[in-house]
Amino acid sequence: MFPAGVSINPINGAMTPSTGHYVKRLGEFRGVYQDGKAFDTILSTQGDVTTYEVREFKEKGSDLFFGTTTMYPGRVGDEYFMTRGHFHERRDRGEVYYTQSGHGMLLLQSRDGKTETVEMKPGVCAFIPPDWAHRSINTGDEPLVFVWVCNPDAGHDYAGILARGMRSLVVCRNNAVAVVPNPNFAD
Ligand code: M6P
Ligand code: ZN
Repeated sequence: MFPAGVSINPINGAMTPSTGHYVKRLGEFRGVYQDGKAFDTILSTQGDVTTYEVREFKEKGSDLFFGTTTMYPGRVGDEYFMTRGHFHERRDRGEVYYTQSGHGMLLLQSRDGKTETVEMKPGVCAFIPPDWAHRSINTGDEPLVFVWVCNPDAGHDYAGILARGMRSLVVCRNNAVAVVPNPNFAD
């Protein structure tokens, strides 16, 4: 392996060079947002909009890799656009998110059901401890861009969050960002 300097555009998350890239669109998130009617309205009036994209730089055999996530602004009903949210398959692997631009909320949930939030804004580096599920949410009007660093064998475990949701929702209430209990969280 050789050292590398990767250029990261803090406004749109573009990486040069990068080794991987994927795009997530709203249509894949049926059932994730609470307001199914608002979800269908967006799809029928605006189409299958991109909600976020992820780029990465990974060297085979390394114990670290990193990338960017670019989250677009938007809402489904009163819920802001968000990532799927996941635990790591390996329960001893954490992660770091360093925000480059935009504003958001990192919602975390421990295995035993505690919830925490960390505000995402430029200059804040968030520590995600091992075995805390994490979902990022763009609460602003601009793209939210952050750099993440993780161990490549951490893996993604989506099943629990997909099936039960998270205990808290990050919503727009009276023109302000609010963290509220999820009325549909399946205990
Ligand atoms: C961050 C990292 C990635 C993750 C991405 C999107 O960039 O944690 O590993 O894949 O967010 O989150 P999710 O996979 O939950 O949709
Ligand atoms: Zn993760």
